[in-house]
Amino acid sequence: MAVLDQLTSQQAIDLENKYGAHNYHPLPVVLSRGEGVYVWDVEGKKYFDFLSAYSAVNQGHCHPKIVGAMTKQAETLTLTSRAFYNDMLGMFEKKVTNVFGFDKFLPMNTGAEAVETALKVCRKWAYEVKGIPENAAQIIVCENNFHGRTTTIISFSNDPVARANFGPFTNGFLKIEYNNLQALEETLESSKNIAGFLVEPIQGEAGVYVPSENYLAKAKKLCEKHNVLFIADEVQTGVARTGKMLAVDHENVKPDILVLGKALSGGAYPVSGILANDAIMGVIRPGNHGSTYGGNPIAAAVGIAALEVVEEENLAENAETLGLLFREKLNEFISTSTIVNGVRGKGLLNAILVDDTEESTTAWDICMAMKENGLLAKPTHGNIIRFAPPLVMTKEELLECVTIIINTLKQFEK
Ligand code: IF1
Repeated sequence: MAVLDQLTSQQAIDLENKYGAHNYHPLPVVLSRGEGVYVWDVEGKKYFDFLSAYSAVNQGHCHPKIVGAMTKQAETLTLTSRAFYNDMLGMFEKKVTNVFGFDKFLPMNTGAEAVETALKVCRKWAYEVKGIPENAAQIIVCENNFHGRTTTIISFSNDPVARANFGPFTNGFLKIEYNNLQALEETLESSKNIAGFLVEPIQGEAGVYVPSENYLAKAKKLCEKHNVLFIADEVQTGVARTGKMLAVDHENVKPDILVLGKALSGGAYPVSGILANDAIMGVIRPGNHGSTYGGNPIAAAVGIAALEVVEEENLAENAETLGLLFREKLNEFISTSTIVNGVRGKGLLNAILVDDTEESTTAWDICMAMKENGLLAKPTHGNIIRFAPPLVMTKEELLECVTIIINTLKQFEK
């Protein structure tokens, strides 16, 4: 498209402000192209993408294998609904169950839908298998969780901005402190009606909180002891992001229900779902659950290609190696920095803690300065900046990005 035909950044922003709901506060950059670890704005400025659409673009922007699979399927058969079979879904279900080691997959579209699906399956299992009295099932969740934005999910959020004036809320959830095994054990012992424990292996939105060593393994053991389902929300941490196929793999934990989304499609198309074994997934019978687009042929073709890219390009190993290098370099800087207090994360899901209050604009100002220096990242809550580049990044590109990040941070030294 000739530049003259192209909107300017300001024109694009003005259109969104005038015609779009204001449910986001984006960084003032208007992207028009993506390739691998790079994105370009409408004026042609090139950036390293250090957000990866919140870890959906693990395979890199517009990966040719994924785009090729999507294009080919889009020219063949896009959507049948589940009223009929299609020739792609079974192959995707076989691929995803084999990759993650479960009997069955229930396909949906967004991460929130997959979380809702996990909650419904957990409750149905509780009534029909565990024998909890109907409508009495309780599910344990963690403080500062983020699992999506549907009404049931925000019912157990403690983020006032995500909850205010969206009531009445869904009952049946017990909240405990994250990374606190005693709180989990006490809650498990407090009621016979507990169906499940829903947890993020790393709390992404809360600020990339990595729990203590063996927290997940011990939590799973406690759930087994009380016949409670361990539900891992790996929508953000899954698909190689943390240096293993799943974040729970770092502790060899096998969830009873696994929730996936985002990079299950490499950022090309909404693909999500849950995995479980027959003893749990068997509670779902025709008519219990579904979605118009869930398991559509394009989603299946894209999902297969996205998982093959992760395997063929060894993205988990790359994330592990580059993540260690990233934290090593940032820690060297932090040892003498007055603006950064720490760095934390696993694989290529990391965050730095800015030495300012949650209410300050320092993290935002740093992100604006990094944007000027050719790297896009965004603060999570307050004074924490998340760094999550595509997992296809090379060592050379990572070191170039570390230089950009550190040189920008130096501008803010006190
Ligand atoms: C937004 C956050 C990240 C997720 C986990 C389920 C979902 C998400 C662990 C729901 C989605 C997205 C949502 C997006 C921004 C982003 C986000 F800041 F909101 F919290 F990544 F940290 N489980 N996270 O992280 O998946 O329905 O969005 O497909 O809503 O602003 P979804």
